[in-house]
Amino acid sequence: MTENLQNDLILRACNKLPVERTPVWIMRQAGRYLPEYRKVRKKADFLTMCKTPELAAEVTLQPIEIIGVDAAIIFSDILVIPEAMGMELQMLEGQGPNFLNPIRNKTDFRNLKKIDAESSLKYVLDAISLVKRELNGRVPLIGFSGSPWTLLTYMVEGKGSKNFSNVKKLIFNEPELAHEILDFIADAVTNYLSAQIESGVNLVQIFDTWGGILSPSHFEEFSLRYISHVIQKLKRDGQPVILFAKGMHDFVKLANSGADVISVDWTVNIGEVRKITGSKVALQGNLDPAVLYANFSTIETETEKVLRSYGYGSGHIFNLGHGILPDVNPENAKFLVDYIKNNSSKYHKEIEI
Ligand code: 1CP
Repeated sequence: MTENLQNDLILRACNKLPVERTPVWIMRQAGRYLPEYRKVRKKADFLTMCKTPELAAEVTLQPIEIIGVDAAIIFSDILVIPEAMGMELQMLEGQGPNFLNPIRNKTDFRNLKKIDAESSLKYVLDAISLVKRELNGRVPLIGFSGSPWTLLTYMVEGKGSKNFSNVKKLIFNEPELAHEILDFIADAVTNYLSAQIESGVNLVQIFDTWGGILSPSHFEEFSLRYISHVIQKLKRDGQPVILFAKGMHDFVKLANSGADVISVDWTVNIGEVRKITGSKVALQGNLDPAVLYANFSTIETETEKVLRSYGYGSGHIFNLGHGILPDVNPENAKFLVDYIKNNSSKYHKEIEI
């Protein structure tokens, strides 16, 4: 990785190297809360946006220019992997994603195609190349994928779920089949993330949005094990890996996954997590996304609490504890980012503890 980045704060924080101030980006920063995103979205449906590199690149760059975050994240979705495997994906207005034929048995599974990202997800790789050119070294670019377990939940349920009954039935009644499918998905995720790195992303994030619905032993068996496989097999040249496992609070286990950074949700105290994980990993997070509904003064108070909780020294990437909500005022997101930029250097003047 011999790239000249004008702002490499996030990469330094991932490696716990000294920084002048805390870096900040926002999960789901390219999205519906931005009027500029909605304008592009009016011209094309969601999947067309993902599959048209010029449109994907345009919305990827919006939060850099409008909000001023310290990294871009490639505009896409975790569900492009199952779509590339042959699952028909419908995005119904206001209802979220929906797979018409979910995977419920061995025959459904056998019909899935093995992916090769260089061909079946080429549109994402092309968007990455385009964004890299347009960023021209201003900030790093983050690539991403869903974790094997989180992808399995959508592939089996077909859409977002409350009780996850179908995927739970699968792991309790047919654990061998579940493992076979997870193995297959983990290979796809490894291939896809390696291709993103090859195309120029500077770091990657694995979203395990639904890891937290599992019991501790099942989390280890059906989620963490496959995340670790992916991280181990990833073809990388120094590019850090961030792991976001929402609602999963065994931080020692997460810190042993092989990830460089653990992204924590807002239901824990990030300073406590730092004590538990020690020098093993850097941390990302963890402002409650709903804080961005509040006025500037409350945003300031709550943001300062998170900064103070992490405390002095490098290894903190400021973020929300989950994605930005679609009805947040972009002014509030900009206020948050400016606040971090102007007020976090005090946490980087002391000797690291
Ligand atoms: O109508 C629209 O414009 C589509 C809304 C939308 C957007 C903007 C969806 C549908 N996906 C996205 C983009 C997206 N998805 C990004 C863009 C990059 C950025 O962060 O700026 C990313 C990283 C994702 C990842 C993603 N998709 C996750 C993991 C992160 C998380 O928030 O937990 C998940 C679970 C999905 C599935 C998905 N895609 C879209 C929706 C509405 C959902 C959630 C479905 C559900 O569970 O109900």
